[in-house]
Amino acid sequence: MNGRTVISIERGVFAQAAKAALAALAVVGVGGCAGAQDVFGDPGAGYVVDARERVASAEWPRAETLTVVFSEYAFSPGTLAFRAGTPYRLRIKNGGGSTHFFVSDGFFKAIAPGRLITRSGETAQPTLESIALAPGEVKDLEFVPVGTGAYELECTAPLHAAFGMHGTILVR
Ligand SMILES: [Cu+2]
Repeated sequence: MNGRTVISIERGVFAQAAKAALAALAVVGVGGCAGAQDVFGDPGAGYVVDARERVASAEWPRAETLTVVFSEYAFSPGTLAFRAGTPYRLRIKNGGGSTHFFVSDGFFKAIAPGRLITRSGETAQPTLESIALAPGEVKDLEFVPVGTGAYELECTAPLHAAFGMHGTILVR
């Protein structure tokens, strides 16, 4: 709660000047380029252990498709809701002008990931830490939600979360 209050104050006081500065950085190529790769972690650390079996037994022809779009500086929609046990295909689209990141440690550890499909190919059963998208890029994440709860979503590019690029992922 306190964190959100602080963010709101920052947004009101500093947002315009800081956004302008960040936009200038992006134009000269400083802000958006570093670490614009998907990051995959250690499959042992708190992730769903039987993900492979859950993905294999899911009814993929019945998968539901949702889309989340990035902009400066928001996720739209800001709340994503999923039902545990249902297979999903989440289309993640960067409609903004700089590189953005889809990061939710809680959510990544609450799902059985199927495939992460990008323009350069696909990764089966990725152990997700961060999904990076360049401007205009689209990635599809197939997964089955396992653990119910409310998970924070944020963009980890410098200051983006403070400017409003955060959201909530619900698994019910
Ligand atoms: Cu961002």
